[in-house]
Amino acid sequence: MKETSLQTIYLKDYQQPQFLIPSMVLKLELDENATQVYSAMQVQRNPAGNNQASNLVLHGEALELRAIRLNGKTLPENSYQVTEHHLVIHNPPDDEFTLEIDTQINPAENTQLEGLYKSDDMLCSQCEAQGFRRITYFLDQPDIMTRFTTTLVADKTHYPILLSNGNPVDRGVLNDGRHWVKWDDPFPKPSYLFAVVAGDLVCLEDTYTTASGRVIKLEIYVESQDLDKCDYAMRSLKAAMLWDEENYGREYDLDLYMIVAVSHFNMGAMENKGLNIFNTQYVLARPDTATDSDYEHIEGVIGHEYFHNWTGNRITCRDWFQLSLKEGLTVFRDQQFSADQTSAAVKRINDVTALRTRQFAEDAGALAHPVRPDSYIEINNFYTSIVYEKGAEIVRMIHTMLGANGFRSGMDLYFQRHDGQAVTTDDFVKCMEEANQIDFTQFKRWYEQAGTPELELTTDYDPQRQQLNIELTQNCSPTPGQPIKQPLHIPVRLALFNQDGQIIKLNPDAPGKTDAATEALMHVIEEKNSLSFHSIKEKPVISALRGFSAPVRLKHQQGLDELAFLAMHDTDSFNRWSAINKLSCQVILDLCKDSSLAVAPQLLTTYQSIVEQDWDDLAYLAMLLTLPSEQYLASQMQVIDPEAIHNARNVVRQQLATVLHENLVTHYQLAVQQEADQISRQSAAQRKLKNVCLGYLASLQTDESFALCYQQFDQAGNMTDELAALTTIAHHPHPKRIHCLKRFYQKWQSEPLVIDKWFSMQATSPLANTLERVDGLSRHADFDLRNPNRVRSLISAFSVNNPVHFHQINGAGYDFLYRQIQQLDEINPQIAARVVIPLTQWNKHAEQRQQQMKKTLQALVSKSDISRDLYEIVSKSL
Ligand code: B3K
Ligand code: ZN
Repeated sequence: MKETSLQTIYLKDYQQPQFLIPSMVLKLELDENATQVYSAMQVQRNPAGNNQASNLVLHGEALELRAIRLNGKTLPENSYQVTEHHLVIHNPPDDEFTLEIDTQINPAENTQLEGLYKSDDMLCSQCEAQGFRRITYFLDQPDIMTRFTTTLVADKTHYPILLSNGNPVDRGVLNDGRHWVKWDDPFPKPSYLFAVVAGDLVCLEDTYTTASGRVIKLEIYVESQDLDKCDYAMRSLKAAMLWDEENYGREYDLDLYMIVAVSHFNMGAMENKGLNIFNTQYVLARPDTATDSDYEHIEGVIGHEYFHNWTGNRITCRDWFQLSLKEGLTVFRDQQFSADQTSAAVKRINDVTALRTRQFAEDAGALAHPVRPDSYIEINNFYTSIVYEKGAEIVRMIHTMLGANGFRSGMDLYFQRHDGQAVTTDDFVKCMEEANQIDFTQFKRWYEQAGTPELELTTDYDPQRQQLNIELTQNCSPTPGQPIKQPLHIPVRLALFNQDGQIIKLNPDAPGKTDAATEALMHVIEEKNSLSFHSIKEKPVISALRGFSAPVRLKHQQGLDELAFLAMHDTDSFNRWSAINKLSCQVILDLCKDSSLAVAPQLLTTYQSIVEQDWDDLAYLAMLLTLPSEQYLASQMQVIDPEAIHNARNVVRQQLATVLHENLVTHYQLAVQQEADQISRQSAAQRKLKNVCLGYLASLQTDESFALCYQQFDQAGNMTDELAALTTIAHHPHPKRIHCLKRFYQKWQSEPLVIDKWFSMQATSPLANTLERVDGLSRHADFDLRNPNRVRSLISAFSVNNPVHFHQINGAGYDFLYRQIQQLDEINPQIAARVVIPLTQWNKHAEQRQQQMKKTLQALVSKSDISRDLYEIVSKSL
């Protein structure tokens, strides 16, 4: 093992810290191979701790210790001990003392991208979750809140820009030509929010005036060639600042807000106080280099990191088990923000689709864990879609049950009560309870119980008594460590339709009736729940779990006719889409079982009527016309059959393309004529619809459709169109395939984010020999295992988004992944532990694949120098 500590950390062992570090003065003399770190901490015994421990145990990793002084005196060697992960100071004398520590670190060698590291020619940091201990010795845990003053010293030519948290308070030049900047952050914060950046960067500047009239300086730092790609990030930042004021009454608190874009980054972005560090992917966009969906992601991530300033930074987590306190809540807030900026219906559909595809799979596999986990070996492995997206659904359920005003009162109380504290998810829920005089004791099980509950809905209509009985039964399968599950409190929004497609007005005594008069909000709390609706004159059609009001698998037997009916009439935009999605799933899954079946006419006529209607929201129409992905279809199967899914989906797609041909061409041409500008919401929606149509037409593989794809590729004025066209070309036996891929590469070779797209597009191709090509691409001069974006664009794109080739029956896809992970684990364990995930979901595959996947995992886990990150994921999955 590279890391000797494979210790499991338990929530139940949490104790108040024994020591506090109220302030720290840091000086970093930056150098890419040998950075000197001088720290001076003020340390106190914690009056609230149990004061049993006499030793001060600091965290530290990959540090070269140079000197330690306690109250100004060099500490004798027998008064401390250095281990691989700690520095133990034996019996510090007083209740309060100053500890000075000098260490040296090597950013250039830091390929894990945690702590201080080199990305291109700049130096930057990533401290969440436990990266600060790779910069200096510290109590590196979120319940230690410290006021930081940081001086950065560096060569002026290499690193003219020196940034840290807070405000710059002083600067100067040294005799040796180096310069320095001193930063002061007035807000005490946990070390995971500490950040530094040094580089030759340019900056886009702007200002924002808060509701109370304070003028905030906004700065986005990038490498010089990218300055013309920052406008949308800046626009999104200002929109987010305004939105948080208007919706949560939260103003920004420092005078300066900085964002830095770096090309080597393990995740999307990081909310460091006053100095966000972003993956370039979520900052840089110009219409010719970024797609409309890139723009949406930029807006969402900029919003997310900004919203963390209140939900995460001002109020932070007591310990890492509480991660969803900040992440679930902040995802919910960024979802609301994006819904307000664009089409709320489309946003919800995208979020739920991602949840049902990724999070449900996580919760169904060996790595299932509660939103508030009970234990971990490596915390970085718990930044999962369970903690983030399911966590956000929990907050959304609270919002649904309390209503917008009740929720806001709960949030106001939360901000008022806990500002400046490190707290727990229980503290959060308590605020919601107290502000609304409601009891969420049972509801809190959502944080504690892993797994996706199944909610079965059955109905029985009695025409004599005009009564509709509904039975809702909940059940959750065991997950690792949790064999028995308690019933959850599940809010279910529901409406009834009569046979003419009219929504039924509910009686005043109807169960769960809300102000809306046409919609009920049921509180499912028992295992079995029965409800009756009276005076229902005819057998109604039921629209259940509207808006996806709870993260459950709804089992509600509805035939194709009923689904087609809801796809035409449901007034809930989510459920209307959900009906057509279910209808398509059922038809495709039937075809998987029996490929000789004809495509059900209900599907064809439903699509036909949808495509013929007049729509205001073209992005929503595009969603309705989009077939479920192969991964989503796989999640609906007991035993996944990747080829059958791929083939059945293609049959349906081609049949729809044939039947709807005329409409698709009309929509395509209309969009081409009407498309006005580059980034307005309306033109993005038009492009989306146009490219969905192009995808269908391309599936017909006619000369005519291939010509259209090429024409679009050749004449595209933006990346959305260029990429959509090239994807249709690259994923079909188009005569110009090779030529177009080459042309695209040559055109964009100096734009790494576009080259990522070039890799992904080839990795996701359904054409024969894709694995051979992917293998070849892994040796391409532009491929680099040290860059996480590149790894994701090739390796993960292939293993996650190309099920047919990844799961090929000879196991070659698994062998390829094995070879990549083996190398990657040496370089960047955090990314290796992400990339391995597709292999861990073996339990839903057929026997032969299961064996091969497990064999691959076993080979990985028996590697002698496996990292802690990879070890935890692989060993738990076997
Ligand atoms: N808080 C960071 C994620 C840190 C991941 C550490 N492995 C980004 C975010 O969720 O906003
Ligand atoms: Zn976050």
